[in-house]
Amino acid sequence: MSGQHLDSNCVTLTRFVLAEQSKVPYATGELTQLLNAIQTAVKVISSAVRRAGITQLFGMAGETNVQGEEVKKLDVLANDLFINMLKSSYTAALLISEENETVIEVETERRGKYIVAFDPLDGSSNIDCLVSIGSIFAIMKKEDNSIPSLKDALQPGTKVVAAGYALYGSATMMVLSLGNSVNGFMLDPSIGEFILTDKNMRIPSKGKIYAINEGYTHQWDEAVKEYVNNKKDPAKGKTYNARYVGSMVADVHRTIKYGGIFIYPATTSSPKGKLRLLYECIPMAHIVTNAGGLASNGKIPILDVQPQGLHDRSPIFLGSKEDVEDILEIIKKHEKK
Ligand code: P6P
Repeated sequence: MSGQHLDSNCVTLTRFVLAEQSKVPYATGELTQLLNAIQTAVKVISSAVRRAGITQLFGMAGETNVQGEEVKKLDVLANDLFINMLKSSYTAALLISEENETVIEVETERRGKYIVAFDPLDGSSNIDCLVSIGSIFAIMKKEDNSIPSLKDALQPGTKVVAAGYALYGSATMMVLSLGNSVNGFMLDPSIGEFILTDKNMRIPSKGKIYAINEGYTHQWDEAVKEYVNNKKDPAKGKTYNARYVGSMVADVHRTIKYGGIFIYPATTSSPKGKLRLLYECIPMAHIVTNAGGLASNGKIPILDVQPQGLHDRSPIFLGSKEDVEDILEIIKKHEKK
């Protein structure tokens, strides 16, 4: 939306979700209310991330800034925002946060039917050098009317009804999938609304970019080493570009937009991988799969993995269908040896 031309019919995120909700028989509007709560949290986080340097929001919790105010680390602020906005939306029964060891129960009088797993500020180690960071969330339904408990949280990704991420980059964008298409909404700070800019996002079937932290090459298994070497060997075909931000949201968003593959494999120091299943791998797998890509743990689709614990980790091979299939073939070949 250019400054001169104000669109009198712009599709905001709220309007988009309302239109989607009208297609769902007996929809109660609770999901729309829930997504509005997440939108509000993201808008405040976006503002805080962009102001951080000036108001000294960086730094450790417990310090005070030049105004003598208590400094709340950005990821603590982000976590409080997600929890407070979700609880006050009257749509959630249980929350799972990267920042909280145990599940967060919503009190009875404010309880709704959804379970929300989220990483409120992923990549926060990149904040001080102004590299893009993000928030990630997955929404599931509570299956029954029992008291919310851990079992409600430990649902496989096939049960996800909606998932999304916010990218705090050169602009702030929310990418959302309600179980079918994937759509991108850019925050227009002049009106404080997320505007539909990337309708029905589709990941290219094959890319030219691979993203993996090559500092761990010595810790990878042979299959991952062979695949990455192939991407750099002109004798094996056109070589790929290496791109790695070190913020999952930034690396996954680029992979959806341009194609290619994002890999965080098992390493000798992290034998189950580093990334968390419930609030990093599953939401990103839901989104990429609905955009026409693949997301695997190296053996089965991420969405089929049954979580055993709140903070389970998983290896992840995610991106363009043909690129993910290529590495899965190499993994299978090595398993037969
Ligand atoms: P490494 C950020 O700390 C994060 O959780 C993800 O956002 C990112 O993909 C990954 O870890 C980076 O990990 O080991 O490459 O620094």
